Amino acid sequence: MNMLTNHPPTSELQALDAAHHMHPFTANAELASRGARIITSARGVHLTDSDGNRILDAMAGLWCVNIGYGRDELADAAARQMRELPYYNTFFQTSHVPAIALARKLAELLPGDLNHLFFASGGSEANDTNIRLVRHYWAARGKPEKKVIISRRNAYHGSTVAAASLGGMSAMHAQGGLPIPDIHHIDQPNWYAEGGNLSPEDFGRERARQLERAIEELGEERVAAFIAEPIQGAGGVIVPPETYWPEIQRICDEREILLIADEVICGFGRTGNWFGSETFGIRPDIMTLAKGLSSGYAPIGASAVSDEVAEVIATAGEFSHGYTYSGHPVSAAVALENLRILEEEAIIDTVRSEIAPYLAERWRSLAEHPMVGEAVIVGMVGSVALTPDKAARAPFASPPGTIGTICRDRCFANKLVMRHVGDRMIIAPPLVLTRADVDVLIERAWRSIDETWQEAKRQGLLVAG
Ligand code: PXG
Repeated sequence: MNMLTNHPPTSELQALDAAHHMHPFTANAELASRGARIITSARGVHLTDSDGNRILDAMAGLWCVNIGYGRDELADAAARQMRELPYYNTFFQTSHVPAIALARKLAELLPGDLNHLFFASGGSEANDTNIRLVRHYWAARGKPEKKVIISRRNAYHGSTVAAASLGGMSAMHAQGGLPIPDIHHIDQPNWYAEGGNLSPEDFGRERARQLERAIEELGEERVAAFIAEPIQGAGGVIVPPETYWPEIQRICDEREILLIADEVICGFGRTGNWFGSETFGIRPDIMTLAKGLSSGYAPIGASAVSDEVAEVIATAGEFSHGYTYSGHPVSAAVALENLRILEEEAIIDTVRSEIAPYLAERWRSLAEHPMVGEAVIVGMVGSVALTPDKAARAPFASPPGTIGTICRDRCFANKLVMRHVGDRMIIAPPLVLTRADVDVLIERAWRSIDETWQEAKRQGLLVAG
């Protein structure tokens, strides 16, 4: 039997999965007792599972299937490239057409003078590259002591040792003795959870100025770069106050440090522009790209580098860094086809002018629910905070994620994928959502939140902590 096309029953697949497959970010014992949800196919914005359920995917996989599922053009591009040249490397004075074409296309699409691309297999690897790039850059400029990278608590920059160190996830740091040396974390611009009585504007400025204070405390001669996501994604879709990014940009302009925008989630249309940096007026020296670069159809990531940084690196001898799959020809061909579709079908224009405004209006209506403390959205990425007490923006007394997990499960039961981060529910749907899909999404989200509310009441969990 061909297990891929004519698969065994769900229970058998679940048993094999639990016996042999170690999952990322999963409590494996719990998975073994409940059984994994098994996705067998997908079209447009819908998944089909092994029991035949059709589910609206409001997370675009893991924030990546920007053009939606089932685009044959990408499958054809991959097959063509596999026949022509399935693999060759880009090391040791060698190159190939897909990597060259993709680098040129990205240089055209990227803002400012981000004209140089270093390829990786995903976002974590690209951020590892960024750490090595910025330290090598300062060493090449005669300042090898400029090594510290400032990041933020509750940031997500990937899961390799270095990328998880850059990130500010305490649960990740607790496993395996992270972070590595010379990474410094400041607080996040999460007004809802941490703003207290400050206005969002004052809080945003205050949090940005922590960067200035950190540079002063560490010594500017030791700081290489600041890295941040325009909107924190895995941290719960935290949209910073409007004052935050202009103040960060001012500080980066005044100080001799590089600014890295991690656009792994915000890139390729997610915020209603090609890049989140355009939405927030950020002028980075380096950008991290992945996910939407290929709409998840093939693994690929990249560091986009400014003219100035690239020139210093180019004249500093050999950069002793690279991955077997840097610029992989099949991934590059798939990414190029994805960019062609995004551009020629004007998908991001439609998001900006039509779908995002409609989604925003409908998404914000969720804040009318008694258990929703805020509903925020930028382009096609949004979140709601669940709370037992709206006026106080209070967290629940139960361990964080208790209510979020109930809501996530209610969503699945209602044929909607929404992710929870603690007790925030988040969406990042494919950009090709229609108005009718938006209506279905909101109707299912409201119903799931309402069922969660009833369940929380029943279990006596509607208590502020
Ligand atoms: N930077 C950002 C901003 C990300 O969101 C990475 C880097 C790492 O990319 P790779 O391709 O190495 O995974 C990410 C990835 C979640 C979730 O559940 C989010 C990510 C990955 C897996 C799960 O929110 N983001």
